[in-house]
Amino acid sequence: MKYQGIIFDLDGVICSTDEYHYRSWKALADRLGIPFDRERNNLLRGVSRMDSLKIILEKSDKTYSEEEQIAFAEEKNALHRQLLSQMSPADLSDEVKNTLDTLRRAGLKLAIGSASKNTPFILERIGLGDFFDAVADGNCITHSKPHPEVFLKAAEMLGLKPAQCLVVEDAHAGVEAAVNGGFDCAAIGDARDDPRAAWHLKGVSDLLQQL
Ligand code: B16
Ligand code: MG
Repeated sequence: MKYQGIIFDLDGVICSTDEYHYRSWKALADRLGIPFDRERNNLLRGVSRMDSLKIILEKSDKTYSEEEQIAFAEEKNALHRQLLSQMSPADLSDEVKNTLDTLRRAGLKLAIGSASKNTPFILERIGLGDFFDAVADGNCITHSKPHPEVFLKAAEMLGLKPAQCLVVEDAHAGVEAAVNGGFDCAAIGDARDDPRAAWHLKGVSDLLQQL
């Protein structure tokens, strides 16, 4: 493989927690009477919690104070955490698990680059708490994707340069972040056809074709 390290986005790449984000935002939007559907939810992929809320509130007739917005974000996160707490290693697909194990055996360094502040909790729930060589997440960044900060941090933790790493992303904002940081990107899921990506994956196991 032309890369020495792979940086994986979490929600929507390693596990399907993107669905839980949708369900918990949908519950909040319904309570507030704000139109919100799966298509609109795609705009929130890779975007921080507060920025996601701002996108949802764009469709509201009312304006909300900063305190109210913080309370809404906490309400959404409590629902989201409730869903996350029900996860177990069974929520890690065989395809993802086997791909990660094969890449590790091939000598690649593996990292997470996620906007989520819930990253440590999710990794613990799905049995990957100690798996990755580096974890950069929403707790250690100040700029949201499409800013490349989270991927630059992950590469630095791995001791690699961006050109030595491949980023795997399901969000257009994440593909843009990778390209902005000087990384090649493999796009999957919602972002799969993004023309800025170097690779377009049907599933994560397609990465093994590059070995
Ligand atoms: P949290 P990723 C992102 O994770 C999600 O795609 C995005 O929808 C979410 O708002 C963001 O994390 C923050 O998550 O509320 O858990 O801190 O795709 O970058 O792994
Ligand atoms: Mg994602």
